[in-house]
Amino acid sequence: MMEKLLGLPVLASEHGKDVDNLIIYVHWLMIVLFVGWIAYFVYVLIRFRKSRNPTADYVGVKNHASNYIEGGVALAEGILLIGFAVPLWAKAVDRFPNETDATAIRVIAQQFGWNVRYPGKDGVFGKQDMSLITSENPLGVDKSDPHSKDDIQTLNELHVPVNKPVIIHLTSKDVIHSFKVISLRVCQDAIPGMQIPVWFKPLQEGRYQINCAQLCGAGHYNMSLGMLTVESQEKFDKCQAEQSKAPSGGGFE
Ligand SMILES: [Cu+2]
Repeated sequence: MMEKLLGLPVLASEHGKDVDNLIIYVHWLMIVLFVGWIAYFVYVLIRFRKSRNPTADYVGVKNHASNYIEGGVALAEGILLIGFAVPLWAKAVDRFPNETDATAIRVIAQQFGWNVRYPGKDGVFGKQDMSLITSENPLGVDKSDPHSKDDIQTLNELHVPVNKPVIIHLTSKDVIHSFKVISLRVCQDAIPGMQIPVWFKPLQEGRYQINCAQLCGAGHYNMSLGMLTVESQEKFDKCQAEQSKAPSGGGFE
């Protein structure tokens, strides 16, 4: 019910439920605070009206109600932070699934698109080296490495199988971008010179938009052309097999 009221977007990942719950709890707290402050304001208008208080009282309030209420609010905020936000964050950045039980993908952001690399049939990524980068080989893939033969490379098309964890190793070729898929409740900065892993488990098939959540240049909006497709394992395998066969191990679509 609260999801509808807040207009939360479609949810397609496992941990996303916890993100939404946290958003909802924070809104509940804010509703309580909002109503509380308005009620207090109205009370003060009446209680300290001029006709009842003809002369100013410099002692002020003598009871401790406000201290207790303030303590209660701080406690509620502490519970939200320590009980919900921190464990959720720990799960996202600390408890990674095993790479062998997951779909591992490399995403290399650039101005202005998302390069996607799959390891292909052998499950091993071909070597990449900065010194090999040319205009024809923008990601510096070592073509002499046998593991790179079946690697698949696409632009703005990310496919993952449903109900299986996905680990994305994220980096950038130029400036700081941010890989954001709202429906998966995933958002991670892509930073040049760093490879940052991010993981999620998609639970619902569909085609979801990828956005860049950092203003990365004049064509920033073009990065929302990126699409993430969650599909059945069979469809994913078939698609991978087809692309693996393409000359030069895939290439840009
Ligand atoms: Cu960007």
